[in-house]
Amino acid sequence: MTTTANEITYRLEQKRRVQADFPGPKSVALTERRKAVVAAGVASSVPVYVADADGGIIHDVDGNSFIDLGSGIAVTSVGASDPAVVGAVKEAVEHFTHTCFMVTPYEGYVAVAEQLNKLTPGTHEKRTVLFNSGAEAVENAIKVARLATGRDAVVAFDHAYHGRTNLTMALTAKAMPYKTNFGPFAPEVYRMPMSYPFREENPQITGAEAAKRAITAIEKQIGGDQVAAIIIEPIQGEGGFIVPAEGFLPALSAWAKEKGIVFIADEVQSGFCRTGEWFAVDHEGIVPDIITMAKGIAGGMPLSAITGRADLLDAVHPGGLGGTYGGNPVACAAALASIGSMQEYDLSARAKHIEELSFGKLRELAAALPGGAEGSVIGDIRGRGAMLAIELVQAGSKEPNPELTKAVAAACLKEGVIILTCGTYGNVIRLLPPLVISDELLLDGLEVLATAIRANA
Ligand code: PLZ
Repeated sequence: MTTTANEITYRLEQKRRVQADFPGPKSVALTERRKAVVAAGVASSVPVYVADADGGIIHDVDGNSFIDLGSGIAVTSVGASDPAVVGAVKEAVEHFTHTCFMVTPYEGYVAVAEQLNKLTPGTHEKRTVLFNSGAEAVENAIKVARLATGRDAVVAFDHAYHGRTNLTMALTAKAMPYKTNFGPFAPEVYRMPMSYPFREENPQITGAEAAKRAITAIEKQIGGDQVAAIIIEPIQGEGGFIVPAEGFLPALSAWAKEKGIVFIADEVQSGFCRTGEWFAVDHEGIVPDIITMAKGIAGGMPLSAITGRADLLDAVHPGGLGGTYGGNPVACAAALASIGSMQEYDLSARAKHIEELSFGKLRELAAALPGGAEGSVIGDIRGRGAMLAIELVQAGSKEPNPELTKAVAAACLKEGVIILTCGTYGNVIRLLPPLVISDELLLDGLEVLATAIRANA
């Protein structure tokens, strides 16, 4: 048992250990079994099968242990087997696994709604609906916005990711692998230019100017009074951990308010302490009309939510929103426990601490690479809290370097560190450690990453 400064205790030893014959025989055998039965369209980035996971460590079926810098894509912020979550799930599941909230309701759903209405930005009257996946939350936020405004058009942005269902594919920007040959896509979705500081033609452009650029395009191409909703990830996730220039989001949300457009913050990836605040919009004091949540919300159990202005959500006729499993009682119990752990361990503070440690290491690394801080293969270091990224380029340019990105992720894995990549150009390494990871383990993971970049640069 090891303990960090803030008294998080771990069930599994927090240490990486990879054998030479990785992936081991049991994982190789499972990969063979899988090939015969699981559709090829579902791909896994790591070729080992999990036996156990806790804190910042994942054990595989062959006895290897990996440092987890991905949290199952930003889900297990409280760890993959947080004792509070596990206890709450066991307690709930012994009573009932499901009744369907639309048939015979239960308290857990109401309690989660109370929590979300409290934790999301703004002191206005709010309402919440629970679903299963991030995509489902996004779909429903758009349904509500269209019904409440009586308008059709929806604005999304370059590099956006909102899901894999038909409407959310339409909202998602990147064709391969998410959209190619899966059309036709839902209509009335318009894509507008994002604020992407590292890739702006004019690097001096301010957030307000970038917002103006998008607003002008909306006005000219759609007309503000035709737009039901603007949906945006306050920090774009799959698209490359893009943090818009300061002032971009506030200007956009202020304009939306003026035009009666529902401003939807998609916080599926950035929510729940991940960026060092409960929500990423909190960094700029933005109060969205609707906020979509999933991933970190329930410590790994499938749950998603929309929380928003009561007048918008209550505009929907009774029976207009729902789904068989939405707000499953076991998932609700997990969410309450997971939110409790975030508070108990002050995981927003942990996320900020992770940012400090990681930025320090990454900047040191970039400065020491050939080309130095301004001209190495590390083109950009960005992000907030424990949602951090480095964008890899051909040294001395902004030309994306997806080959290096892949090589670095593979080299890290061989050393026992799970690192995820992302980005429109496939050239971004993202760090999404569980917020409960120990400093020691994080620093070990970062050192492995640094070595991999030095060796492959
Ligand atoms: N909105 C902002 O990040 C999910 C997708 C991984 P679901 N991101 C990870 C993949 O390749 O499928 C995501 C997100 C944002 C919506 C979603 C969708 O959430 O729970 O995957 O449906």
